[in-house]
Amino acid sequence: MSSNKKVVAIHDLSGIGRCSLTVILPILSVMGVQACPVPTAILSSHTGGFGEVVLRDLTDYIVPALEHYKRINENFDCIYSGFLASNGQIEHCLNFFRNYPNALKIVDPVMGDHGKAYKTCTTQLCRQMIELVRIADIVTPNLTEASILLGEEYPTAPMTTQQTKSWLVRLSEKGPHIVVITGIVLADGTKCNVGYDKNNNAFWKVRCDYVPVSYPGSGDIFASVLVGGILKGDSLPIAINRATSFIELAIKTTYSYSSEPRNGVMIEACLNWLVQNTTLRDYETL
Ligand code: PXL
Repeated sequence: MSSNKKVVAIHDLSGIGRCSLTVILPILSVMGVQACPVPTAILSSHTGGFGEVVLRDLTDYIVPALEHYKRINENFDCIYSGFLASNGQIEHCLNFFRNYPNALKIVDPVMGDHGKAYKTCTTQLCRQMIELVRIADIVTPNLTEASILLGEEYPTAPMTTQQTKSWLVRLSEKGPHIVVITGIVLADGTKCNVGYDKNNNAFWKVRCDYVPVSYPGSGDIFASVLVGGILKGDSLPIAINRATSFIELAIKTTYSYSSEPRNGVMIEACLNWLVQNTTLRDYETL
C-alpha cells in the first residue's frame, strides 16, 4: 500500500465517548487511507454528557505543525476539518487549506444537532465557519448545521424535494461543489442523507432506517467514511451510500446492546464491514 492517499485530519481528540479523532483515525485506516492527525485540543471526553471536561487547547500547535510540513515539502491529498472550538482554530485551519491548494478540502462544519447549536458555537464562530465552507470542495453539514449556514429556521416538519434541492444548491453557491446534508426527513416520511454535485448538476439521496436514539460522534463517523470512499474512488452517490450503510449498521449494533448513548457508536464491532469495500447500489436520485 505504498500509494495510498494521505489525509490531514484537523479535529479534537476526545478520550471517551467515541467522537472526532478516536473514530476518524480507525475508519480511515481500515479504508486504506493514511490519516495524519493535527489535534486541535485534547479533551477527557466529548462535551455531551460526562460533566465537567478536562481540556488542553492546542490552537497554538496547528500553525507550527503546518510550518513543519511545508519545511519538509510534505504533501497531502486531502485536508479534512471538523469540530473547531474557537475563531483562532478556524483561522489556522484556513491557513492549512490555503497552503495546500491542490489538496481536496473537506469541511464538516460541526456546530450543532437537533436544531440547537453546541455551547461552543457562538454566533461569531458560526459566522466564521462560513469562511471555511467557502474554501471547501466538499461540505457535510447535518440539518441543524445546514440551517445555521443558510440563516434558516431549523425545519421541524418534513422537507419537500424542492426545498431540499434548494438548500443543497444554496450551500454550494457559497463555494463547495459537493454538498451532502445528513438527517433530512422528506415529505413521504423517509429519513435520508442527500447530496448535490454542482459540476454534474446531480442530486442524490440514500434512505436510512429510523432508530430512536441519537449517539454523539455519528456525524464524524458518517463524514470520515464519506472521505475514505471519495479518496478510494467512490462516486458521490456510492460514497454517501457507503457512509449511510456503515453508520446505520454501527448504530443498530450499538442500539441492540442498549449501550448508553453518551458512549457513542460501537464502531469496533463493525469496522470489518469497511474493510470488505462492499459493492453498493442503494442510492436514488433526489
Ligand atoms: O462529534 C462532534 C464533537 C466533536 N468533538 C467534541 C464534541 C463533539 C460533540 O459534542 O463535544 C469535543
